[in-house]
Amino acid sequence: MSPISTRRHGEVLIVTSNNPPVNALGHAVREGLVRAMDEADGDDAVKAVVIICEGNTFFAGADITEFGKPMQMPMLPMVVDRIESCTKPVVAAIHGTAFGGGLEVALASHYRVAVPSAKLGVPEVKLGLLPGAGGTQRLPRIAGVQKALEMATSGNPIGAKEAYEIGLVDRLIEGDLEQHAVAYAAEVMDTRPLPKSSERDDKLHEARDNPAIFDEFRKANARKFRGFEAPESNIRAIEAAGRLPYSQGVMEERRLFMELMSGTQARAQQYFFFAERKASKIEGLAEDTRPRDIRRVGVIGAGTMGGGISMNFLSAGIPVTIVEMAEEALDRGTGTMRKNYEATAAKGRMTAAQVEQAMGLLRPTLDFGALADCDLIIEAVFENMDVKKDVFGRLDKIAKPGAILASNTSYLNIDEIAAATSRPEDVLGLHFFSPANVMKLLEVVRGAKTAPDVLLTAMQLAKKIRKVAVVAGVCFGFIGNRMLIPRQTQANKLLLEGATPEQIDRVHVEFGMPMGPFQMADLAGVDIGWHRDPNRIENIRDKLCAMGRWGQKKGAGFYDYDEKRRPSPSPVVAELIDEFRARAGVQSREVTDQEIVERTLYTMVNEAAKILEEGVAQRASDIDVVWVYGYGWPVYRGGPMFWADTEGLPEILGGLQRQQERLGPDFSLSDLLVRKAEAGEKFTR
Ligand code: T1G
Repeated sequence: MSPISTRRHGEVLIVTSNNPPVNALGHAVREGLVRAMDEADGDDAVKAVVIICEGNTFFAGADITEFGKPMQMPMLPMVVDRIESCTKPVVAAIHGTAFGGGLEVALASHYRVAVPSAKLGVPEVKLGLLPGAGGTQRLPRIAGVQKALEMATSGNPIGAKEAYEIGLVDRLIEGDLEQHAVAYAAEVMDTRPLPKSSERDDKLHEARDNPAIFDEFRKANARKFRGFEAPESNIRAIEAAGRLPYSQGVMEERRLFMELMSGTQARAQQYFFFAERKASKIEGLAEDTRPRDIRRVGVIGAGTMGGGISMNFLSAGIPVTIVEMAEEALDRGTGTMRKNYEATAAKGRMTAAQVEQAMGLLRPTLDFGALADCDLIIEAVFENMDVKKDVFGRLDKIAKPGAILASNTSYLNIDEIAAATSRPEDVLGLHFFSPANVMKLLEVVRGAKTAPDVLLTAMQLAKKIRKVAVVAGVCFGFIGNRMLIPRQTQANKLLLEGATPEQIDRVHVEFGMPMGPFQMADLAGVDIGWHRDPNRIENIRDKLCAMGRWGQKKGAGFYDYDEKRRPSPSPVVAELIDEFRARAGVQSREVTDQEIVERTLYTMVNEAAKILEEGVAQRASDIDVVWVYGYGWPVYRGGPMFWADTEGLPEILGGLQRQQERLGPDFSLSDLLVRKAEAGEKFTR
């Protein structure tokens, strides 16, 4: 049964797609669309065509599950050209998300109508691709060159109202989409010539009058595009639209598309698309598990984390009771939350009314007992086990039965915290990443006794507050921070052996990370996790902390900072390293960039393999999701596990064996890594 059906409504042929969940343009859909165009052309009684989709959305793009497999005819470029060549006017009726190939189908249609809530976009760049069915040639012709550049290189959609204003949509439909689309088709059925986007060039003058538009765009976005291949290819394809006739421009688009499709970056980003969605699934969860109802959230602590955490729920319309011990801290915390919202509003990303709405859901209090009516309570207090146990002991006495009790701890043992209560099955970790109202990653840490419905509730709530949640088991640092440990250990050792903070950070930044280990330490605070005893100096970090060099917030850390927080290598730190080196009796030597990669990145992969082996992560791809969303691992490398597979596990193992001596006595190889490397297996496919 084809997902494409046709039926007549008067002189209009209605072509309907029913291909859940997102009407992806898989082979059967493509075949059905071509057949429907032939039917329209072959029937004189048909004067116009409407293409519409059932379910949540208009075509949301090519079927990504078909990528990497032999493509079956008709390919999408042929389908869209067949739609444009139809001798009757074709009206695309858009709701939901007309994305990628879906927007290309709409662009090849002669007209486009949409409901106001619809979104139109070309997210191919997020898959390491470009719109490969004429989109890079038709979109600039309809929406203009600058808008096409913005949409194609960001992958971000625009709303139907904006699309209407720029001429990408011909009419906004209030009410029944099909009924109004048919009426619109009846209006235009006799209009000739048929408006074909491939033949329009009035909007290409933006490029013809100002060829510099492309280089200006490249320069303005260089930082954002750093390391990625697809944005540049999208720019080149749109550039071709500005200087070539459609038939040649679309050939250039095809060439650039195939070049990207055959590259590692596209494979990595397509892998990551599914990895991100797989992360939300809990292995082995009984089908009949139901989530608990979360109507009010309690947050203990109104510091940076407590405030950021609260904002996630307030922005999702969930009331929050926030508790502090002192009035001044409470006021400061709520003031910071308001300031953050107002900053967002100032950027036009929120209205003033929405700020008031969010803040109106906040109930600040000094009364710990006020948490009694909360369905979920999250503590974000000082990172100390005794403090947390005390808080959970008190919570146990006042929280209502069935309330979920969560700790925002970044490292500590959830089982130990749960044991401080009489209800360990209701306890879990919700590890937000700072700034908690911005970072998308949420590690959901399940204790040995955490009930399945508690875990499911947390995973579903994460989606509601627009987080990407990953299930983690209990261990020191869970998934992400645990992998930071070997990286930092080796980075510190490399300093003593002759590398500099700048060299180590440069290697990481050139790899594609937003910053290296020492830049990150200075940003987060060198004093995080410091024992705070200025007389106890066991390593360079202790010495820096004792000197008050706590990082950017103090104007100095591993780097010196000017008043604009611009970093520069620090002679003080260089001297400090020399002192420690002399004291350790270590001879300084030349350290290669490759050694830094092997000792800091390969060791992370090794730790990840242990995390996988111990069942702390459900699957290898979850570890990739943690590192892309939590630490900025370049998505065009897929994540540490995908990248290790790309490097080859034998190479990773070989590198670690080469470094075994220097890695030190505390380092041990993961059995899983050894087994997989020797068996020629991979982590992620
Ligand atoms: N192909 C195959 N499966 C897809 C899919 C797609 N394009 N999009 C979504 N799915 C699956 C997804 O894996 C999940 O499966 C289910 O649908 C619900 O998705 C030639 C080459 C449309 C905004 O990049 O942005 O066109 O986990 O959880 O939150 O130029 O899905 O249930 O088994 O995300 O409501 C371009 C990608 C393709 C759009 C809906 N298009 N999709 O979000 O649901 S390349 C895209 C999305 C292309 C042409 C080029 C979102 C969504 P499961 P979901 P959602």
